[in-house]
Amino acid sequence: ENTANWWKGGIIYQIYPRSFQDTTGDGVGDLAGIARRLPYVASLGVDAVWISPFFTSPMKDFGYDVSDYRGIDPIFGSMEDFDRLIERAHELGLKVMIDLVMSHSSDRHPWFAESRASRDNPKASWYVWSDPKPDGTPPNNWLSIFGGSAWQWDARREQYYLHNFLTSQPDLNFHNREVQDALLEMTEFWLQKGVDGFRLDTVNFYFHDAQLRDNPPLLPADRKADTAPAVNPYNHQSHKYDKSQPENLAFLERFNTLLKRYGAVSVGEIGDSERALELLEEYTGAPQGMESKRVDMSYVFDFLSGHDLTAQRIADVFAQLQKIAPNSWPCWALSNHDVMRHVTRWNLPEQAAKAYCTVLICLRGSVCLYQGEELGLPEAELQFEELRDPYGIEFWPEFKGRDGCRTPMVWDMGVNGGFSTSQPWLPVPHVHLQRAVVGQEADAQSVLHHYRWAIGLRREHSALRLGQMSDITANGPLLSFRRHDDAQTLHIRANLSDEEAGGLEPWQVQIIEG
Ligand code: ISL
Repeated sequence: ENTANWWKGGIIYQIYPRSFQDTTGDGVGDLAGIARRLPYVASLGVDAVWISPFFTSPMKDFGYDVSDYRGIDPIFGSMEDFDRLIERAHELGLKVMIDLVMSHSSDRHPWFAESRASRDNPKASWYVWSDPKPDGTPPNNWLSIFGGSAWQWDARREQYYLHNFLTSQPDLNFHNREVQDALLEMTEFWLQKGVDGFRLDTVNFYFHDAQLRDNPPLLPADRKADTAPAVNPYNHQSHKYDKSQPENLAFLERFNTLLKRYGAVSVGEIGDSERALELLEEYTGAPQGMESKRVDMSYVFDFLSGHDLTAQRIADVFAQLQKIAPNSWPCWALSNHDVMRHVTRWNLPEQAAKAYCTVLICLRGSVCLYQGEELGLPEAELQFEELRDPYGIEFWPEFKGRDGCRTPMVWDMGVNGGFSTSQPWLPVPHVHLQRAVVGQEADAQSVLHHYRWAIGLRREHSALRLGQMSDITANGPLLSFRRHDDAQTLHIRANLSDEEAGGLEPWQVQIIEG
């Protein structure tokens, strides 16, 4: 097997470090805990782990606000812990991908402290600063995803700065070459440590329109399904100018050139419901037999929202992909640390959770699994007082935020599910204990065993990893398609309903070779 190509058709297991395994008894997971649980991850048969941010951070957005890109936050451990983790992962045959949050830093990053100190310091234009309009209001109508204007007034500089997320996440100015260089140097630091790849947080937010033009309104007819909740005004505006700018492509080529010197790969999180497919092709498009010059895989949002996932929807997504992004390489996910767990989102019985797993594993592209989905965990129900996520606190109760998918992993039936010896930062729901790893290991019919089987199936069939995909059709609840390469052809038929259909049992997925 070509190991340089491990990512292509590979399966990546996402770890949210705060909630995986605590070894220090402070109620927060840590790197030593991840290392301790790596044999479990390897036993699933996945190719890689993607670890959400563990860098030094004031944790306003739980690590997606970095104040030192080269440091490990003490709550997660030390650099020695990270070195051990990488070594252990490699011993187990797992690749390690880390989460680079380059679009913005924390407002506590020394770069921002310097930038905000005056209008003429060496880092004055490392962030996106602008004068107010004559009436004192922000320079344009851009909105923050987490609520309110994307501009925050700074009393010292008497200017606004841009933030697409929290006010404590100021946007780095990629139009400034020095910023690009500093981020590339930082990336090389991690490459030298031996990381195998990067998940690029909000990769399409790196550049904003240099003229700061107003975003046009978004007509209701043009609104697409989005993981951002309907209550969020961000959804009612087009994002023509605040993200997804063409200048990004040249930067990504610089970035990719560096990665390829180390044989490393990237998966870019492209959040743009208006131009998703076009961006997919621009970022990851590579003609047959060639590698992308920019990003290897693009993390696709299509299966992360909505009240259900029908056969028709899956067929439509692939038809669109074939039409608009035929040379791209998608990376699919059903759940992650930002959205409601799919078992709850689509109200799935156990059989259905297994069926969607099989379908996911049979799709063309790479796959990200989110910790706990292999246990069939439902979304945790939390009280307002238990919330930690500022996004949820802002939009409660219409949108309950992202804490419900971030509760701790459940390993056994003991106190706190074996996650921690003391009170975890988010509660372990009682119903999750019944789905703990130990119980499912002992039950051959469990969701966990099903995931292991499906992952193994993909490993054993080159057509599932790298083959073409064709003849995808939906007929009521029935989805059918073929995967084929020189070695084999697989016919896949899935009944995505709780009634018998087309000769298939409820939620049955049939895979026939030949
Ligand atoms: O752009 C979006 C919708 O159109 C969002 O879904 C966006 O892509 C998403 O919120 C980005 O999430 C990532 O960056 C955030 C962080 O809070 C999330 O946890 C992370 O996954 C800011 O760094």
